[in-house]
Amino acid sequence: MNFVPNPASPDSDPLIVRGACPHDCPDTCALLVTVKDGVATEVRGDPAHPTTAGVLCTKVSRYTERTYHKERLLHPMKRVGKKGEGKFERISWDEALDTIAARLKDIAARNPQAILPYSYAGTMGLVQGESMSMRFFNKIGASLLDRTICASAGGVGYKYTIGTRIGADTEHVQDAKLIIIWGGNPIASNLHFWTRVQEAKRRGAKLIAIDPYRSLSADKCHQHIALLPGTDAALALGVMHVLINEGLLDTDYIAQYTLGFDQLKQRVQEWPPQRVAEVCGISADEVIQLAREYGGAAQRGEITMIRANYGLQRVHGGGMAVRNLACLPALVGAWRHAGGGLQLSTSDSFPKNSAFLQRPDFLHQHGVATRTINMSTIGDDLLRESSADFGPRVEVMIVYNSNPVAVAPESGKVVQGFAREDLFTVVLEHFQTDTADYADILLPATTQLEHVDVHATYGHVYMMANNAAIAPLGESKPNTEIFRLLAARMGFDDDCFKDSDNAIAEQAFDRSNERAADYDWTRLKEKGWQRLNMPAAPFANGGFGTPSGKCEFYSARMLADGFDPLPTYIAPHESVASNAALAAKYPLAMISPPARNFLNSSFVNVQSLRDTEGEPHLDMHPDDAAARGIANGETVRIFNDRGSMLAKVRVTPKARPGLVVGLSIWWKKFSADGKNANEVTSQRLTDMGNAPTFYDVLVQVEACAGSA
Ligand SMILES: Nc1nc2c(c(=O)[nH]1)N[C@H]1C(S)=C(S)[C@@H](COP(=O)(O)OP(=O)(O)OC[C@H]3O[C@@H](n4cnc5c(=O)[nH]c(N)nc54)[C@H](O)[C@@H]3O)O[C@H]1N2
Ligand SMILES: Nc1nc2c(c(=O)[nH]1)N[C@H]1C(S)=C(S)[C@@H](COP(=O)(O)OP(=O)(O)OC[C@H]3O[C@@H](n4cnc5c(=O)[nH]c(N)nc54)[C@H](O)[C@@H]3O)O[C@H]1N2
Ligand code: SF4
Ligand SMILES: [Mo]
Repeated sequence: MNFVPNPASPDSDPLIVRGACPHDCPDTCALLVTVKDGVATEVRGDPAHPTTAGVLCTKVSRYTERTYHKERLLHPMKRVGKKGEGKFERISWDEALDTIAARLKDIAARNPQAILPYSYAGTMGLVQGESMSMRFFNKIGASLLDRTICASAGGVGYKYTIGTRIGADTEHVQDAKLIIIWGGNPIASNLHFWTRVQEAKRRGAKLIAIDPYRSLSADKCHQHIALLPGTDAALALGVMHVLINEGLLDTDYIAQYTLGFDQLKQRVQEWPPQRVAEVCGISADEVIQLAREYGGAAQRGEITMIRANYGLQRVHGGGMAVRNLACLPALVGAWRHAGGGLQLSTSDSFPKNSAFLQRPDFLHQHGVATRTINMSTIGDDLLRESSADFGPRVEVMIVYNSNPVAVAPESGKVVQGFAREDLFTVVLEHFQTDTADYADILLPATTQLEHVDVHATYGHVYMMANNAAIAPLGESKPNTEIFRLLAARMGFDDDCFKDSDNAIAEQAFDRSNERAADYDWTRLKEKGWQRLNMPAAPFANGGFGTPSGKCEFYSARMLADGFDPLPTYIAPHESVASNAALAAKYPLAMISPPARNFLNSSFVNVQSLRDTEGEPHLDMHPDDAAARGIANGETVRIFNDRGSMLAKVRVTPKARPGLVVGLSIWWKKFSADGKNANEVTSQRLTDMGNAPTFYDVLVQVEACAGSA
């Protein structure tokens, strides 16, 4: 066996090629791909990479099944049926690119802002994500896309308190004595963190899950606090109330490295445990005990770690919830220790060279301010006419690295938008997804095994390289190459449109930043991964990214941005407490968090993984089922004013009373009624970051006539 970073010069068989998992997962694993006679036969985790530790999740261990799937798109196609019908006919690359370029030129001559890119994190690579693509759209002067669909509420909230998305170091989690898993299900979505949590547990750590649902992970914790969705900000206020009033504090850390303690102390007096308990639907004792465990462990000098995940910020007050949580570690001095503190994301650890990658300077050449469209309200925005306020109607959508027809909220409207006869839609994909069905031109993209990339991550602090292991399947091309070819047809002659993928990767990180000072692409490709120059306890001595350099309990920036400058509670848009009239019609809160064997809507078409998930389910508490005469295994209709979907009920106490859970994100075409959970989700946004409120939804559920 021979490690060969670049299979272009192989002289041994089998080859082992170093790669990185491209998926939207905090773990960004280091891959070892076995290649025999030009065919990838196995994908394994690199045992030497500290966080991967030789293990991959089930999804990516099956990567060859996805790559060589018989339904991979292998050549360009044009639509021959009706929009959404999914009937296509093979065409040549020349015909595809000429057709697209002609359309783009025509529209750009009138108003380039009628052109909209739509992309997210199908691949998280810095090269195949937003590099050549953004250069292309910036050069055109197309509308900008606000990429809010996942993490922007929590990101903004975290930054108000901490200043930058840097957090506790995953590599030291096993040393913690108390781990709070807050709004995340790491067994499904952050496996390599969970491995370290298990090690901590063996060493005597206590695990607490805070989640409305008894997820796979919550089920394996010592304690599960099942609060109502969207009420985490109140719970954090209650914990702070107890910590402060019982003196479970690190007064030295507070004095040196925080701002606004006296105002915070006053504010939390409004949140005694009893009030918090009522808002959260839990007991006052749970609030008090949580604070005592947390503050007590810290007082004993033990490492405490909060893993906040994005589950808690997909609600109206999601930004504020994360802002509040981020105050907790500073109060008890948890940041002093490696592995202590809080982790929401590590993404700002990486000094990405965005100015080089994306060339935002091209926008200035257009002399007009470019409008921004929020990807989370694409349903409404595709249906809007031209107006002075909105700008031109969207006439072209170019979709890559995303599947909006399945993943965007209020899907009924998204579908109506994509079905517009006057919309010209191009989709770059591996498969004929729900979105691809609406394409006018469908282009085959390469997978991670077939192209080069370099990765930052959001769950650890290693720069990761991906070498191409095999030749592109069929006529598929990397995203970069597709935009390079389109740029040539548009007559864009700037040198950057000729950069190779390796040339882009070479400058993906900013070496003038000390964290990436010794970044060297050639070396990274050989080694596969390299840790940033980062201390294991990033805020042991303060150094927060806020304007004051401190952890800001009081935030002048929040005040300037129109928010309460102190931690507060913002109720859900849709809940029994906040909207009684709506709750009278639709009394059940519905959440649709990730299913273990899918990654967002990726992998739903991989048979072995879909078989494991079975079919769309709805978990419902026995009391709620009994009240509706619904039996386990029955097919039910889930509905509200926005839409409806069918699912098979699992009657289980895992869902707290008043809550239903539909693990997601199913491809619509694989469900009985061609629908998924986003039929009922809304386009209303979060308090901060203009993000969607996927878990802030009221529905009603009824037995389906004729089902058994
Ligand atoms: N297998 C798998 N892994 C994934 C993904 C996937 O789809 N499948 N998705 C990836 C992506 S894009 C992301 S963003 C990440 C993180 O994705 P997250 O959205 O953080 O997903 P989970 O880790 O499943 O955690 C969500 C948990 O939050 C809970 N929850 C829902 N509402 C609330 C609430 O109001 N308060 C609290 N405290 N909890 C709530 C849910 O019940 C669920 O157990 O995972 C990534 N990893
Ligand atoms: N109801 C509900 N809706 C949700 C969520 C939820 O929890 N509940 N979660 C939300 C979250 S957190 C997120 S991040 C979004 C995710 O939404 P998306 O980012 O759209 O994620 P995916 O559904 O995985 O779709 C990614 C697509 O990119 C394609 N792809 C992968 N690599 C490449 C490539 O190299 N080139 C090209 N051209 N295509 C590629 C894949 O085949 C896949 O179809 O969904 C959101 N929607
Ligand atoms: S999806 Fe996550 S856990 Fe699975 S291989 Fe990729 S990075 Fe690792
Ligand atoms: Mo996400």
